[in-house]
Amino acid sequence: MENVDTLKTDVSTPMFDRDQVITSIAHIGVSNFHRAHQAYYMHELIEKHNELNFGICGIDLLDSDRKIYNVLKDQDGLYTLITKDPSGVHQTKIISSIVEYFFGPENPIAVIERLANPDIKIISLTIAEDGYHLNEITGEFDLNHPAVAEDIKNPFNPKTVFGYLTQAFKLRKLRGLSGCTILSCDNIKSNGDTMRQSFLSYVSNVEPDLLNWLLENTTFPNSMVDRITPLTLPEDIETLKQDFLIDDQWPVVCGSFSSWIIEDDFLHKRPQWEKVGVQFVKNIEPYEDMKLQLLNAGHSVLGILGTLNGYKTVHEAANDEDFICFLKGYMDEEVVPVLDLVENLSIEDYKTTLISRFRNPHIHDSLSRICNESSAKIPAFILPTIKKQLAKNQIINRAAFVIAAWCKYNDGVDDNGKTYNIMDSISNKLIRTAALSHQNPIKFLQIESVFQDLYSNDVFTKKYLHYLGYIREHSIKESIIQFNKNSI
Ligand code: CS2
Repeated sequence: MENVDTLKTDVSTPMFDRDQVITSIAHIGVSNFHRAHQAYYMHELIEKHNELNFGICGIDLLDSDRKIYNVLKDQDGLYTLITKDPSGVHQTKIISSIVEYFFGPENPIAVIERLANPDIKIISLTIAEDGYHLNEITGEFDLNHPAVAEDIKNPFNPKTVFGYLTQAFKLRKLRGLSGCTILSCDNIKSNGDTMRQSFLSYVSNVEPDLLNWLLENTTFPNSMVDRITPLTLPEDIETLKQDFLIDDQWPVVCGSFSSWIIEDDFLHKRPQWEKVGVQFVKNIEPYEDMKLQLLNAGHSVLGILGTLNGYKTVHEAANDEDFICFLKGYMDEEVVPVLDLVENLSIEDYKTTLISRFRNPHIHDSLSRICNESSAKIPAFILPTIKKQLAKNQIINRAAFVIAAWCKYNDGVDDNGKTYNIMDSISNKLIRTAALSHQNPIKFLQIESVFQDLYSNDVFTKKYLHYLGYIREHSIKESIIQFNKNSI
């Protein structure tokens, strides 16, 4: 922190006194995304509107987060956010809204106490799609998930968010304190409702006496979050050193476009986020459908097809005319027809901006980040479109093509013969089933935890088998070209 004043003038440094900032938000999951999104909005609000009551206490719960914990501890929670727009304009800003930091594996009691402290009015989360522990087939909270089952057996030494929150709220209740708002910031449909359902289901098993208190003392607003945030590369760290004389061990790079839309359902006085561009709405559903089914699904489409072709980044795939033509067709013909109109927002404009965000050559967003955990992403981003289109007897050709390509993707070899890793919590199953599907092609579609009962739909199955056969015999590029010409 002492060094901040010595930085070059083209870096924007915090214009407020951090000692004056009071923490009232605890955020679990201090990912790159959180640092580019919510922590950035809070920084802007504190800096431009003097809302000093909303500092963030960052909390990580997983052993795998030890590195970010050490970095942020070393840097007093400060880090650099480098924003890059498609025309090449970059902005470099020191973000300083994370004023405290706790690490569960090191001191779980301290985390529970911090979450139980009545100063904390909002507990926000980015714990990723798989952090909600939903049973893939039923969509219900999975009490048998190993991490959850472990917390149920051992509730006083929790590992999951649910375990921690339960202990913290138990203390609040015991001490006669108020509850707080739990704000999910993950890319899952109805993220607040999903969190509520998961949490209450955990509590009914572990601490049923807490249930009624929770129902009265918590809210779970749904929200839609949007900012493209790639993994940080060694070159990003190096460039900061060379060009800006900033020695930041873990800066964050992100696209300039950012959006955050929230249902206004907070237990206490909330930050005046609207002052920094956050939108509040009554019903998030049309916004989240638009975002998940266009942006996140678009990413998965480019990720799967691009990887098979040997591309490494989103912008490489998005700047290939054949690939982008395929994607635009997917959006126009299969996604947009199932989206509801969104108030004050044009889906056409969102789509156009999205293509330019995907094409931004300054954002090196790796396809491996995108394809990582596809078994959780596909059901959330692509399956809803397929189901709605099928229900209306409308076309699902491109979606079927992408699912077929994902089967081939799980062979782990691109069209140049290069191998890549399948990073997925069910990677063994995906790889084994993709292998079996060389003999019995329907096998892959029968992975119910991803596709539910889609295999029983003859229209979809026929298309899927047709494209899988073609894609297995041809390169992905050739398959896309023929598809775009309506020749397959
Ligand atoms: C990406 C998202 O993980 C993914 O598959 O689509 O991380 C995406 O970059 C963000 O949701 C953008 O808002």
